[in-house]
Amino acid sequence: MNIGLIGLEKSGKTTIFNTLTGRSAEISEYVSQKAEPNVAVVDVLDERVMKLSELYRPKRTVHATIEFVDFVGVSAGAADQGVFSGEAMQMIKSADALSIVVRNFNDEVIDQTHGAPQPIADLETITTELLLADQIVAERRLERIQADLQRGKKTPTLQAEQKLIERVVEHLGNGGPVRDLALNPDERKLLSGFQFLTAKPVFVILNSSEEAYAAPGGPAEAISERCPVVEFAGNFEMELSRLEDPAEREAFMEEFGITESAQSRLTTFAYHTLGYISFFTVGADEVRAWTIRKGETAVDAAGAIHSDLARGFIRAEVFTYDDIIEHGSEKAIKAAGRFRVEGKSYIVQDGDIINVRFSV
Ligand SMILES: Nc1nc2c(ncn2[C@@H]2O[C@H](COP(=O)(O)OP(=O)(O)OP(=O)(O)O)[C@@H](O)[C@H]2O)c(=O)[nH]1
Ligand SMILES: [Mg+2]
Repeated sequence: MNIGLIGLEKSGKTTIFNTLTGRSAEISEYVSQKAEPNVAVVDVLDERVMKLSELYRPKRTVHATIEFVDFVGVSAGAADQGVFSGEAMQMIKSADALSIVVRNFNDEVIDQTHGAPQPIADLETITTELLLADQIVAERRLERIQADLQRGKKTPTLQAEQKLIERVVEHLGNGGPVRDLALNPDERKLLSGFQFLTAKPVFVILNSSEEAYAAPGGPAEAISERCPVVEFAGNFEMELSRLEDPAEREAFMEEFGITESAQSRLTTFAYHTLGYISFFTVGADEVRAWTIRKGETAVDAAGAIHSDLARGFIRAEVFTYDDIIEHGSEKAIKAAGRFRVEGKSYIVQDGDIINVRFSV
C-alpha cells in the first residue's frame, strides 16, 4: 500500500512525514526548492504480530508496511499551470490513496505569505485542484476520441468510451469525484487506465497547533462530515517521535493526552478508512503480516505473498489469531475443531492465519 501526502504549500506535509518515519527530511517556512518527493516505508504497528512472534519465536518477524510519499506543496491554481505534472504527477497517479494535509496552525512567516490558516477553505482548494487535474485529462481524451471518430474510426468500443468519458467530464464539472460515479465492472476497468486522482480513496490529516489540537467545535468536526479525518499536532508529535528516552516520551504523551504514537494512529486509521485488512503467515522461520483489501479471496491473499502461490493455488489452511490466543497451539486448535480448509473463493477475514498449499 502506498499513500501520497499532498496538500497546499506549508501545510506541514514533511513534518507529518518525519513524524511517521523518524526521518529528518528538511522542513521550512520558506519556498522549497526540492522537487523530488520523500519516500519511506513505515511499519504498521500491530500488537497481534508481536503476540504471534512471542508464541512462535521465529527467526524473523515482519510487519505489514505502508509506503508514504511526501510531495512538495501544491499552490492554489496549480492544475491550470501544470504544477500537477511531470514526474511528481506520475507518482501521485500511482499512489493507492491520497492523504490531504491541511494547515491548522499559525506561523509568522507562513501567515504572511499564505494568509492565516483556514483549514476548511484549504481543503476546498485542494479538492478543486484535484477535480481540475482530472478534468483536464478527461477533456483531452474526449478531444482525441472526437478526432478519431471524425477520421472514421467509428468502432462501438470507441463510442462507448466517448459516452463514458462524457459522463466523467459532466460529473467532474458538477464537483463530483470519480470515486462517486456508479460504474459497472467494464467501465471501472476502462477508467482505471486513466489513474484519475479523484478516483482514489482519500482522507484528511488535520495538522493542528498544540493549542488548536482537539479543540471542541474545531474544524475536525466540519471536515468529518465530508471526508474521513484524523488530527495531529504535527510539530509536537515530530518532537515527540525524536525523543530517545521512552519514559520521557510517555510522560509528554500523558501530559498532552495522547495514548498512541502518531505512527500507530495513522497506520491504523489508514487501514480502516481505506478498507485494508491483515492476514498472517506463521512458522519457525517467519511470522509475518500481509495486507489485502476487505472482500478479497484466498487466491488474492496467496498472490499477495507470491504470484506462484496464486497461480498454483490448491487450498488454504486457515485458523484465526483469536484461535491461537485461546488455544495456545495449532495442535489444540485442531483438537477443538477450529482448523479449516478453504478453497479459492474463500473471503479472507482480518486476523486469519493462512498456510497456502500450492503446486507449480
Ligand atoms: N506551529 C506549528 N508549526 C508547524 C506545524 N507543522 C509544521 N509546522 C511548520 O510549518 C513549516 C512548514 O512545514 P513543512 O512540514 O515543511 O510543510 P510542507 O507542507 O512540507 O511544506 P512544502 O513541502 O514546502 O509545501 C515549518 O516551519 C514547520 O516547522 C505544526 O503542527 N505547528
Ligand atoms: Mg514538504
